[in-house]
Amino acid sequence: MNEHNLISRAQQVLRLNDAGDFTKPSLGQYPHQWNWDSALIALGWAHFDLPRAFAEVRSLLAAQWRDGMVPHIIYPTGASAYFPPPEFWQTDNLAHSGSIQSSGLTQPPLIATMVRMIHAYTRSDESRAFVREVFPQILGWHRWLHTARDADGTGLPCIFHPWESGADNSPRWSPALDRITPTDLPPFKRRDTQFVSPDERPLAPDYERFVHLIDLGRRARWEPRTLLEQMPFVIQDVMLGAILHRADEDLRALALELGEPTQELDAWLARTRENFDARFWDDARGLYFDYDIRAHAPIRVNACHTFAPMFAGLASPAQAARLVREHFDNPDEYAPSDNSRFSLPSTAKHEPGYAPRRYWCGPVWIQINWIIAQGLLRYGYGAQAEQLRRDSLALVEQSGFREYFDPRDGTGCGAVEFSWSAALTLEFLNQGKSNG
Ligand code: 9WN
Repeated sequence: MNEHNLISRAQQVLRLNDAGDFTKPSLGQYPHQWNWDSALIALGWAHFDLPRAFAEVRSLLAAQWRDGMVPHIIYPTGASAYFPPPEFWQTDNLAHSGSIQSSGLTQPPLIATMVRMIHAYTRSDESRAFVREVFPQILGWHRWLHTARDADGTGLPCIFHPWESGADNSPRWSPALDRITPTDLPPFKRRDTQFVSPDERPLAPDYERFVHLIDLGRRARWEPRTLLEQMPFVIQDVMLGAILHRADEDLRALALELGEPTQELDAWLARTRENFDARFWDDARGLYFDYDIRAHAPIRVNACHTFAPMFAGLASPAQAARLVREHFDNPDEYAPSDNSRFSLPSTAKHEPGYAPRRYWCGPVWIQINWIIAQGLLRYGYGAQAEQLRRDSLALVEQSGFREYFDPRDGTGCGAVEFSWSAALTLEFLNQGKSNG
C-alpha cells in the first residue's frame, strides 16, 4: 500500500467509528468512549479535520466528574452489548460524579500532551482559544490525580484497578491479583469474547477479579479516600505516573502561553522528579518497576511500561542508555530475534507471563510504540525510534488497523478497524514527513 492509500484507509477507520462528537475505539468490541483512546484519536483527527479533533477533546472533558476525575469509559449514547453496561458501575447520583454516565475509574492522562501537540501543529487563533477553553478542566484533572490518588504523600498517582493502567491484562498485575479472592461476585456475562478469540483476551480468573474490584469500588461509592483505605489493589503505576509528568510539563507550557500561573504545576513537576527514582528505579536491573502499596514492594515484572519515563524526560541520560542497551536492544527481551520480528513486544520475551497473542501479555500495540518512540527521540535514539515507526506502519499495512499484533509474524489480534491504530498511523506518517 502506498502512503496515500494508507492515509485514506486510516481516515476511513476514524470516520467509520465516528459517533458524532466522540469516536468509538472499535464498533463491535468497544462501542463507547474511552479516555486515553479519545486523546490519541483527537491527534489523528487533527491531521485532517481540526474541528472534529476539538469536538473529541470537548466530549471527553464534558464527562469530567465534579471532583475533577475524567472517567475511563463514558457512555454518551447509553447501553450497548458491551459489558459492563453503564448502570453496572453505580456512578449515577453520587455527589462527586459527573452528568454523563461513566465508569468509576480513570485512565492515563494523555489529553494535555495531545492538546499541546494539536495546538503546535496549527498555531491558529482558533486553537489558542480552544486551549484557553479546555485548560482549567485539564488542570482540575491533574490536581485530582496528584491529590485524590496520592497514597503516600509522594504525589505519584495510584490505581485501584488494572483497567486504570490502560494495560489491563499485563503480567505486571498478576502478583497483586493473585492475592485477591473474589467473593460474592455479582452476576455478570462477559461479552468481550464475542468479537475476539478467547485466547487473545484475559483468562476467566482475571476477569472475575476485574469484576470483583468494580464491585468493591461501587460499594465504596467511588469515594477516593474510602477506596484508598479499602481496595486490595493499590498500585503506583510507572507508565501512568510518567504520562502524568509529561502532561504536567505540557500543561505548564500551555499555561505560559496563556499567561496563567505555573506555581502549582511547578510544584507537581518538582515533587515527581524528587520521588520517581526512589520509588520505581531498580539500579541492579536497570529497569523501572511499578510499586505495590499493599505489599509494600516493587512488582519486578519487565514490561514495556519500563520505557515510559523516557517519554516524560524522567530518566537521566545514563538510565536511558541502560534501558536502551540492556533491554530495548536485547533480543532476549525486546529486540527482534529468531522468534519475533516486530517491535515492541508489550512484555519482555523472557518473562514467564509472556504470551505473544494474549492481550497485554506480549503483543505489539501501536500506541505503546508511539509513546516509546517519542521517548527515544527525546534522548537521541533516532534509530530505535525509527524502528518502532517503521514496524508500526509495516504492521498496519500487513494486517490492517488491528488492536494489537503478534510480534512473531505480525498477525493482527483483538478488535478490528481500531481507532488509535489508525490515528497514530496518521501521526507516524506525518512525523516521517518532518524527519525526512
Ligand atoms: C476496558 C478501549 C480500551 C483501552 C484499554 C484496553 C481495553 C477495556 C476492555 O480497551 O480495555 O477498559 O474492555 O478490555 O486495555 O487500554 O483503552 O480501547
